[in-house]
Parts: sequence; structure tokens; C-alpha cells
Amino acid sequence: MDCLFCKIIGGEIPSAKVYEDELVYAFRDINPQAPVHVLVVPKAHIASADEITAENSAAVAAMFNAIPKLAASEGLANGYRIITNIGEDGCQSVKHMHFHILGGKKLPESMA
Ligand code: DGP
Repeated sequence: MDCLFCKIIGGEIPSAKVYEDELVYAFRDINPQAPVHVLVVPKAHIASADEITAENSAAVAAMFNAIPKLAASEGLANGYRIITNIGEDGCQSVKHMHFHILGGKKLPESMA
């Protein structure tokens, strides 16, 4: 499958890794929109959050288990935001589910 984030997880394309475990990989966004902008992805290919099922949701649970740990290691004690874009209207550009972790400053109140 020709998937950019699968290639990053596999090490075929370099990335600035911030966290990894059996099910989850996290790395710095190439185009940061906040002082901290990390992408958290499942190692298994899931196209978007709209594709979460009972069969693959262990990876999603692992992502949410990882997020507080990486947020702490990134110094986000004052809070942060988790965003996942889905499909055309959600402006999802990479079709491998990912959570954007944004923080390191007071984020705008508006989300859309
Ligand atoms: P989205 O638009 O929600 O699908 O977010 C995709 C994000 O992926 C976007 O913020 C930029 C980031 N991105 C795209 N290509 C690369 C890459 O090659 N390396 C890294 N680190 N991030 C990338």
C-alpha cells in the first residue's frame, strides 16, 4: 500500500520520533502549527477515525494511553488540543488515521 505514514512508521521515510510502543508511533509534524505539534498514529493502517471498529479499536485505546505520556514529555502540563481530520470536508490530507497534538501556547478558541 502506498501510504506515507506507513512508510514513516517503517522507517522508509525519516521522521522526528517522539514516542513509540508496540501499537503506536508518534512524530513531529513537518509543518508545525503550534510550538508543539506531534502526530500520533496507529502502526496498523487505519484510513481515518471513521474506520474505527471493534476489531481495530485496541490501537485507538493505545493511542489514548500514549498521549498523556507524550504530552508530559513535551511539557504540555497547561493543556493541549487533540484533533483528527476525516475525509474531504474534514481536510484530511494523509489517509492514515492520525491525531494532531497541538500545544505549547494558548490555542485559538475557534476550532472551525
Ligand atoms: P491532515 O491534513 O490532518 O491529514 O494532516 C497531515 C499532516 O501530516 C499535516 O499536518 C502535515 C503532516 N505531514 C505530511 N507529510 C509529512 C511528512 O512527510 N513528515 C511529517 N513529519 N509530517 C508530514
